Amino acid sequence: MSNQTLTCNGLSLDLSKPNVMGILNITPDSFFDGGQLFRNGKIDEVVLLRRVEQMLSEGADILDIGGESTRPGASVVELDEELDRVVTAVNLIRKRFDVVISVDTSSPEVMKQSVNAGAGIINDIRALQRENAVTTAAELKVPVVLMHMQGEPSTMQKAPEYTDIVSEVRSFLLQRAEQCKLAGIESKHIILDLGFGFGKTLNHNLSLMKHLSEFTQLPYLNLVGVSRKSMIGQVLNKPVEDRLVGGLSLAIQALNKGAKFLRVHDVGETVDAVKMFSAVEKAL
Ligand code: 9MG
Repeated sequence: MSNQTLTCNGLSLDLSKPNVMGILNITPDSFFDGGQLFRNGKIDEVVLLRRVEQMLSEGADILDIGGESTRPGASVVELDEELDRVVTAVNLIRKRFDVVISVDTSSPEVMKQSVNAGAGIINDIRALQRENAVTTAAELKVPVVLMHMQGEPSTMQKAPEYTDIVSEVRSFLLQRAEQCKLAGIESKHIILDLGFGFGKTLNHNLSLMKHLSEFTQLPYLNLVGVSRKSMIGQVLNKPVEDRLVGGLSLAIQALNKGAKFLRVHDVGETVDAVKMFSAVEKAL
């Protein structure tokens, strides 16, 4: 397989272009789309599959499925509940669609059952720091997203503090990547993510975006997730429903600095923006 291809549990992603990851939150309380796919304590299968079809028709390359809300202040979800939400959704989708699914989880059991059900990427906001997470991910042989976060979602936005945000996030991610490699995860399967909005003030987030090239120059892939986040609301003074344009602006800046994956709510609009970016990149 060429190094322009990323193999994810039998399905391939084309790395010669940016990849758009559509967000599917199977949660009652996520900050933008919470509750849409989840009714009366259960997954709404019809709505979920309709949403999947829509994202695929709009050009999503990957679907990111999460059963734990990670918005600031969110409460913890029990393992059984997370398994039920995530593994059920992965099964439902993979029975009908050949699409790369990433599972947004920190739990080794959810990782295992999801990959067995056909998921192809592990997206861990805790960078595989939970007990047995690195060894489980290594055994599953799928690409992993290692995200930086200061603290935990329940408290992370209370008073985030850094001496040098860029070098601290960089050291953390490099150290997590080393741990992954020691456990047997290949470098080409490691995707770094600076964790915009996770234990960071507006200035921290803006500094990280400004210095993103220092991360994309490292020998790993990079994912950026800024869609609808509060850093956009803080700059533009706009509520979550009115942050699409701000998010697209940041997404294109991220691609320009070398990011390969964008995690977004607005798939169609992002795919159009990416196509324009790629057309210019390919021009003579
Ligand atoms: C689950 N989740 C919410 N925001 C995210 C982000 O920015 N990156 C990744 N990898 N996961 C996220």
